[in-house]
Amino acid sequence: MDEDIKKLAQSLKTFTPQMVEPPYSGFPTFFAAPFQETAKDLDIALVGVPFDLGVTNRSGARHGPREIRSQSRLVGIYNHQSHMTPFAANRVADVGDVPFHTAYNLEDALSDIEQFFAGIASAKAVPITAGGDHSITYPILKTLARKEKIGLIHFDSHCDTSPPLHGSGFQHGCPMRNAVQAGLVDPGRSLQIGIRGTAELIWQFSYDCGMRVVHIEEFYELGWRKILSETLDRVGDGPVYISFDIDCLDPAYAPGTGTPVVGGMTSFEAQQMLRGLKGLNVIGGDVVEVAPPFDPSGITALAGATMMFEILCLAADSPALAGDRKLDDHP
Ligand SMILES: [Mn+2]
Repeated sequence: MDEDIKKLAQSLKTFTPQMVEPPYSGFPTFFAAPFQETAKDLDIALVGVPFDLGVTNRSGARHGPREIRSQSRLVGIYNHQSHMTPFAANRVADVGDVPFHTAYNLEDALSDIEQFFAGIASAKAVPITAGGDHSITYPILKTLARKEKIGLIHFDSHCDTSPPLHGSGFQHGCPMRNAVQAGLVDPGRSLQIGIRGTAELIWQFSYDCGMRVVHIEEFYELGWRKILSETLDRVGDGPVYISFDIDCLDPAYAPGTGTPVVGGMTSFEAQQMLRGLKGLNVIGGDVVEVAPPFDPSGITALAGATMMFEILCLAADSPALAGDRKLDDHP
């Protein structure tokens, strides 16, 4: 049996012996992918952004990437629902963590993130990222918007379209507003799903710019199938980015996060939503706000790794990687 599994695994375009070793052994990379220092020759780059200087409440998401790497060994490499592995036809590697020149200045640190992802963009690899707090998404989007605006599928309990607050317009409540204002994201091809809680008062920008805001009450009233079908219709064939804030899940499924809000979706519903996005022109994605210090059980990082794997599977099937399987400059 072991030999059969090994043979099967070795037929993959990306293979490491760790993929067939016990999940607790060896050096943890995302899904046991090989480590590579740059995105050169990759189709998909898995990235860690250990950074949480942008939080408005409790910190800890800087520890996210390492814990997600650990838990990811229990999640990859095979997707039983779609019967696929993202490693079969793609060159995938863990390119490590964004190196920071400063850990003490929010805007300078966001420039470090942008610079690192610009390297991935110029290698034409699709970045799939583990954060970090949600402030990291704006610099990533800056490196992905090329000839046309990007659609956005944003899972969160917050819209993250806040005006500058507590002295910063770049903290983790602002990235989606910045991305729309900078002309990176097309609100008409964007949805924010799972929204709830008292911060509603600062999300007016989402409505004003024309994003589709799906509150959790509507999500449950209509059911995930209807919301999924609306998502597919709204996003269409154009390039799309998936940003998954782990606090879109109910804290029962993801207690380890900076700004938990009760009354969220289950991890299964989130998985079904992500799986249903198969075939979209996914040009990148992230899972953010996993804060391991608030969850000694590790289920939050496990949920994070699981969602990251689903997004990786979407990227692996994306028309963006068709042709020579490098990310084309989208038309
Ligand atoms: Mn968020």
